[in-house]
Amino acid sequence: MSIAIADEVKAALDNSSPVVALETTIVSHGMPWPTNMETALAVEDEIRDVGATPAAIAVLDGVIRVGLDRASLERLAQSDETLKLSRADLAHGVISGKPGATTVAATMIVAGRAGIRVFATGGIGGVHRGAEASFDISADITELAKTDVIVVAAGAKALLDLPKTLEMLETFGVPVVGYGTETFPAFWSRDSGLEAPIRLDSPEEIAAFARTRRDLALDGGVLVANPVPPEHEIPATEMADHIEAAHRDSMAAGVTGKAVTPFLLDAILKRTDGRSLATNVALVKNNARLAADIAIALASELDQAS
Ligand code: PSU
Ligand code: MN
Repeated sequence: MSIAIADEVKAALDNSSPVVALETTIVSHGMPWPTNMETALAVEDEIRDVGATPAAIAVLDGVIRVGLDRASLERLAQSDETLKLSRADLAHGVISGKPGATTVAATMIVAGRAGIRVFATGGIGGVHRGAEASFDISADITELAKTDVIVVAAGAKALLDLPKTLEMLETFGVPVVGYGTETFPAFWSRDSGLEAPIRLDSPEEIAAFARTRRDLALDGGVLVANPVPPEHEIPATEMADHIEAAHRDSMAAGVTGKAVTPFLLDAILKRTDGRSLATNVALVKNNARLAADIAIALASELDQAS
């Protein structure tokens, strides 16, 4: 198989030590240079600080890699040619020989194959606004329905249609857990005004929940929705205008398909004078920290069982 696991990650997995998978589309398409690189490194530090091992995932030189060194991260962060690889593109990404960053969906697939149970990102993809006409629904949703990985995110990107995204997750049997909250977070904002279907308040509770799902042979993943820390949030009322305007820009520019999410994120960054980016960085770090704590709780459950 063309999956290469870095020595450090392999050693951790062999030891049943905590490992956290990381996606790379956020590096290649989600944030501008050099903030993308600084964030990628800061996120890894966040995970190491609590005693877990980070495993960023990407396709480089025709090989799916789990655990990236600095030079590899830098290639993804600096190249304009990096492919955005979701489930449909993963095999093509491998044979193309081009650098490819993995989305939430593709990262889940590879993490699952490698035996990594927890994954941290910014926000998952979901049902786009106007999906009733465009049919634009992220493959992240269907991946959560089938691949058993716990995904820690600040909800779904608020530029999506969040009520439809939650409906679709429910239809596909994906549990959505508000971490310490009754409300579903909206990425840059702590509160979308929508209810989080389940509330859990500690990494141990999340580990027990994941164990129970396994005991019941319920396949698929879990979305842990972790609100951005209050000091970094941009309230939803303030974001609403920027999101509307970004959508108008994307319609006017005729953007479709894979380009939609990166276009909207960039448009919002410009409209908020970079504030949205600072919030994005803060929430990704916050998610990495919680994912590491969940990975630690899962590892200690294993210890107790043996
Ligand atoms: N969240 C971010 N920035 C991003 C993404 C999510 O803060 O760049 C990426 C993720 O990789 C996610 C993808 O899987 O956007 C969804 O893209 P699409 O809507 O085309 O499926
Ligand atoms: Mn899409």
